[in-house]
Amino acid sequence: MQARALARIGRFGGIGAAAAVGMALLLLLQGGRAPGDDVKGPPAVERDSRGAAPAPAEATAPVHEFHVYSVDGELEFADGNATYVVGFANYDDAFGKAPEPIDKARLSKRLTVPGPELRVKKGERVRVVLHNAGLCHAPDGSGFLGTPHTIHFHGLDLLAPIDGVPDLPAPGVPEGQEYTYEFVPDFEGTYLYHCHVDSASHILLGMYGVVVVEGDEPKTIYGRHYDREYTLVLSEMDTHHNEVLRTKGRMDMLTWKSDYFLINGRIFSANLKNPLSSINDPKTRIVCKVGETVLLRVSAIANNHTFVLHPHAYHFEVIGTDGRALPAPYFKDTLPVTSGERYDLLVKIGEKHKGACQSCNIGKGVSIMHDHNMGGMTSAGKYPQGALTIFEVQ
Ligand SMILES: [Cu+2]
Repeated sequence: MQARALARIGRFGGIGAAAAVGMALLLLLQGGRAPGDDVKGPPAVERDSRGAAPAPAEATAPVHEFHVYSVDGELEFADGNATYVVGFANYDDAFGKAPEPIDKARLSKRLTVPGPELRVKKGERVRVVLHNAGLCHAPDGSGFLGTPHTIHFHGLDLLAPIDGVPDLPAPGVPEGQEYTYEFVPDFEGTYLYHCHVDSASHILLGMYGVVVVEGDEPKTIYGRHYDREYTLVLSEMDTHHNEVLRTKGRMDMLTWKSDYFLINGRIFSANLKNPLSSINDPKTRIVCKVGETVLLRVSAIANNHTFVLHPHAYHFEVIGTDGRALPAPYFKDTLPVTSGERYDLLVKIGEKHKGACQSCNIGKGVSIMHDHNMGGMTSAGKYPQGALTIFEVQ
């Protein structure tokens, strides 16, 4: 069963109508549509991705709406360097619609890598409106100006008109335009969203974020209880690529080589008080108490690096992956996470072990968790400046 994609969805604000699956297939056979063409399809029909009309109650159910803006900005690292990025921002923490004229500078300042987390509930009607706010930091004449964007909801198994693949059938969203994606997620779990225009470049520039689909009961996932949760996105960047995109708009991707390895968009710094360090980010420093169970929602975005997540004091219980519960959870202390994968991990924070073993459940104190694929422990060629964070057990 797929997440139900409500067909009145894919539409450009004010300029087009919804397209249906038959239209998409027809366009495929015809070789797609010309960029910039309006999306015109049959009149909007409420259907789900299995071809069935949704129950009337669903069509009138309240909608959880998010306004998400694509924009560019600057990402500053704890080593003092910074890079050009393109990504997603919300106008305010409630994902409200920005007033006109859009304050691009505000959006650029609010840009985060990864983008703002989209947190929804299983079975609710979700509407995500992507606004292409344009660019603030590309120079006049840049080949990147006017670039369209989309959102692909990775793992939600949606219909083509809201799958975010450009020209299948909807073209990418041009600057100043918007496009509405609407769906009902059927499975709780951890998912990703990212742009799918010129995917290699746009994603690696920072155009990604997490979708969390919550289950029926608070503080549970797949029927398992947890006390606290952290979302950890592992990613890599080539800051040279980012700069080339800013000015030229494209680059020979065979020359792409990561120089930064990130956890939630940050690197670790040996200066433990550095405010930009991963361990001084409340979303990344894992603070918990003895006796608690911590849920880690881990995902990765990468070009060719496999992250291998290793906590020093614990074994994860892997209870789900890619938005599905595992029928037989298993334990890992060294977990490979490749690009696009998501893992839902439970960590039981135990008392200090009283026996001979000193390698597990250390009780109160600090322990590190890092990428065990060693390149990922560096940034700008220096160690230890990569994807590393800590557990702080209180
Ligand atoms: Cu894009």
